[in-house]
Formats: sequence, structure tokens, C-alpha cells
Amino acid sequence: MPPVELCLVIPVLNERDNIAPLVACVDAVLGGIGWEIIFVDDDSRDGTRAAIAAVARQHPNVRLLHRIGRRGLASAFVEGAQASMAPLIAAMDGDLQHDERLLPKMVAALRSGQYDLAIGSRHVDGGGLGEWDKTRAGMSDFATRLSRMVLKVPVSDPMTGFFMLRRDVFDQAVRGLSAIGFKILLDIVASLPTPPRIKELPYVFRTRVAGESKLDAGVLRDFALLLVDKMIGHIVPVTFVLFAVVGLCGIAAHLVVLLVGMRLAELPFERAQLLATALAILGNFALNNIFTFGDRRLRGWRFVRGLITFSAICAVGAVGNLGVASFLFGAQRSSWWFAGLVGAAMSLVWNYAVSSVVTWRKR
Ligand SMILES: Nc1nc2c(ncn2[C@@H]2O[C@H](COP(=O)(O)OP(=O)(O)O)[C@@H](O)[C@H]2O)c(=O)[nH]1
Ligand SMILES: [Mg+2]
Repeated sequence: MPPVELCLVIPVLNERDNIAPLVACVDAVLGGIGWEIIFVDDDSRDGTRAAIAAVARQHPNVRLLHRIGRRGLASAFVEGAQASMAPLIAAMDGDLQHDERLLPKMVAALRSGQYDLAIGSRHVDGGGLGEWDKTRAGMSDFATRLSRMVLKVPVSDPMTGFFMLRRDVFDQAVRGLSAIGFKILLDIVASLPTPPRIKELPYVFRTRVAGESKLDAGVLRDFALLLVDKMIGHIVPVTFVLFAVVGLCGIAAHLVVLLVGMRLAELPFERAQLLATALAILGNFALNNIFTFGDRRLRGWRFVRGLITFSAICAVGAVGNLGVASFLFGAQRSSWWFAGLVGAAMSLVWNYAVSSVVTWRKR
């Protein structure tokens, strides 16, 4: 066997029936090139790992990385690439939608020394989205435009999950990666210190035959998080930004409830304020549970327990807020708005820091 020159990292989730055909396709086109495949499986329940084990009996260069309690293509690619030493690394889907005939062309482009990165593009002449419907194509197009905000070089298809790069290029990007969600190529290009030289090769996205797409609302959320992290992640964590935005919405909702409580329900101020506070805490908790910490979402009994710890944390935050604000306003003679703002900012940081490790701790 020739030494391994190319490692294909293939993230899979419930792709049992695609494994054997995919390995056969790759094997057929990569004659003469030393290759290995690392399947990164996020705990599929359909027998995908058994299918991988079966092909690995014929192909010892097929390996498996089994992750539990994890999701996301970006981190799957990074961990797969790090488990290999091959000088060339490629990312490819495990559902036969990526045209494997591009692989030898990608290898040739990188071997020539003229390129750092070769991508399979659906948006250059000869490429295409295949049978994607209008909605999905429109969404992808919109995402491509948005992604230009964080890219310093023009890339025709930054959303593609089909590309190849040299290991030294990967190593230059790896410490800056957000590794959030599904768009790892965008993440890599945006994390490189210098713009890479990119070879774009056209291909047409094939129609899925077996298994089903895992695209859902979580993918969109993660894409937004990736963009925000690429723009400001070096200053503050992206979850803090979300937490603060949710907090601002909470204040707005609080004022509305207060108004409605006093004007329509004719409650005395204290009662309306109490009601508004309780609803704001509940609302903040629910929104943070979905958006900010959606990757660790609490359900059922854990939801109730989380609401209790979150309320307690916010209560402590409010006491601290009051203490700091009164100190600034009274002893320091600061203006009311400065004292108020510092108090609020303090409780925001406290609520975020403590609830992210207590209420939504990583399991
Ligand atoms: N390891 C891993 N693989 C995933 C995950 N989500 C999707 N995949 C795999 O990533 C590839 C592309 O996903 P797919 O759902 O087909 O995306 P689509 O082609 O954009 O609809 C397939 O091989 C999936 O099995 C995940 O969370 N973890
Ligand atoms: Mg697919």
C-alpha cells in the first residue's frame, strides 16, 4: 500500500445504506493515491457504525471516530482531521451527494503547489445545486451573501462541505476556529491569517438516494452564531451577546406587562411590578434555553430545576445590582444613569457567568 497522502473526513449521522457504496466510489477514483477515510459518527442509531465496521474488514484504511452527546459537522471535521497525519485533508458528505470524481482533481491542484485549498463549487460554470427547490436555493444564496461579511477573499461557494486543503494550512487556522455548527469551510477561510489561494472546481450537487437530510432550524441558528463569533468572538463569547439580547427583550416585555397590568387589569404598582418580574424571568429563561444555550437545552424535569436555579441566580444578581448602583449613586455621587447602567451591567455579567456554569452546565 502506498503511504497515506490523503485523509477523507466524512461526518455521518444515520447513513447506514450509503457507507459501502461511498467507500466503493472513493476507492474507484483514487487509484494510485494513498488514501484513508475517517468516518466521524455522532452516535447514529441506524447501524451506521456496523456498516463502517463491515467495509473496514475489506479496507483497513477505513477508520471510525465515534462521538457521543455531540452534534455538528464543523467539530466533526476538525476532530477527524486531527486524528490523521496525512498531508492532505478533505471534507466530504457521507450521503453520496458530493461528486467523488472531483477528488483526483483536488489532489492535483494541491500537489501543484499553486493552491492552498481546493473546493467543490456549485456556483461556477459547470456546477449546480441539482434538484434543490427554490426555497432551499434561495436560503443558500442569502447565506452566501451574508458570509461575505467575514471573508477577506472571494469564494464562490463558501457554504460547500466538499473541499480539500494541505495540513499546514489547516494547522494555521485550527486555533482560531469557532467550530460551531455546519459551515466549516467558511470558518477555516475566515480564520486563516492570510487569504488562501483557492482552486474552485465545479460540481453538481447530487440527489440523495438513501437516508434523509439533517438540515433543520438548528443549522440556521448555528450559522448565525458562527457569523457573530467570527465578527466579535475575539472580544466577547457569542453566547454572552445572545444572553444580553435576550435580557434586552426581557426588559421590553417587562415594561409592557407593567403597563398592561396597571392600565388594563388595574393592579397596584407593586403587584404589577412583581408579575412583570416573574414573567420576565420566565421569559428570559425560556429564550436562553432555546437560543443562547440551545445546544444544552433543558427539558422536562431539568427545565423546572433550571428555572429554579436561574431565578435564584437572577435574585442574587439583582441584590448585587442594587448594592453597586446605590454605592455609586450615594457615596460616589455618580449620575443616576451611570449608577443604574453599571448596576445593570454587573448583574448581566453575573447572571451570564453563573447561569452558564450552573443552570446550563455542560454535561
Ligand atoms: N457527525 C455528524 N454528521 C452529520 C451531522 N449532521 C449531518 N451529518 C452528516 O453530514 C452530511 C451532510 O448532511 P445532510 O443532512 O445530508 O445535509 P444536506 O446535504 O445539506 O441536506 C451527511 O453525511 C450527514 O450524515 C452531525 O450532527 N454530526
Ligand atoms: Mg446531504
